[in-house]
Amino acid sequence: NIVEQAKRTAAFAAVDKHVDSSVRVLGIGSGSTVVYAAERLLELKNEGKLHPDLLCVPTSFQSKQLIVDAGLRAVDLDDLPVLDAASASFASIDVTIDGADEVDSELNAIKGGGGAHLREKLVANASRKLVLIADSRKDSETLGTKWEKGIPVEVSPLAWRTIKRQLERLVPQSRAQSAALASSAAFSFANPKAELRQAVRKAGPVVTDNGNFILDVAVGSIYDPLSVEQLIKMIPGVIEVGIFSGMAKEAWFGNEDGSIVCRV
Ligand code: DER
Repeated sequence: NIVEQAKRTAAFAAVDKHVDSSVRVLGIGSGSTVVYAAERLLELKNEGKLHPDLLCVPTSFQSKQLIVDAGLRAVDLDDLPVLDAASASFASIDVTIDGADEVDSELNAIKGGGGAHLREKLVANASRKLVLIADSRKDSETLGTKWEKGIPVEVSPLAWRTIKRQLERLVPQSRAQSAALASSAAFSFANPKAELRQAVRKAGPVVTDNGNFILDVAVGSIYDPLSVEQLIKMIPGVIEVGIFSGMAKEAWFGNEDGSIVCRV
């Protein structure tokens, strides 16, 4: 269908731009769009265009399946050889290609629609470059205006009810507000709603690859993604927040007419 084709167009363009035989370590995201990135990697591998010792870092069980099914070598993040211990950067991955649920005008992103955002953020953080791929539905001015399922928050199952109550009492103060520079709130809903993500073909809640639960918290428009990410991350028992503030270097969007938009 045309949305899948748009995802595929963006994925192929991003892989062709960023992956060649000089790339030694490649991070592979999770979700339905990166499936097409794996398809393109298999083509490039068969054309002999990839580094013979290319290492791919998975971000979920699904991501690892994509890597192995494409005949590539999966290596966990901390099992990577440190290429240059003296380097000023702690990054061990050349480039990571991953999907997103929504991307705003500054390339901040909501991720975690597929429940993979903890390992995705670990891999993104260890990458020199994070490249997002999506269809144009994800291209947005302000986070929270197109993706209305809420911010995915991975939480400890030990205290999910307490964390849910605390999330629903989140006060929208913003960094700017705390600096008394502006009265703008960090997000628009006065009373956020947090929902425990229920599994579809398994009784009970979704359990992430890491054994945790997910609360999806709807806060409305997110005017200050970094403030919201920090506010939520500070709650005891929150393991990772599905807001990637200032992490992506590029975002590739496939349009339904086959055209591509690359934002940097
Ligand atoms: O779960 C995730 O973080 C995925 O990367 C998600 O953000 C994008 O999944 P999609 O490509 O299936 O929309």
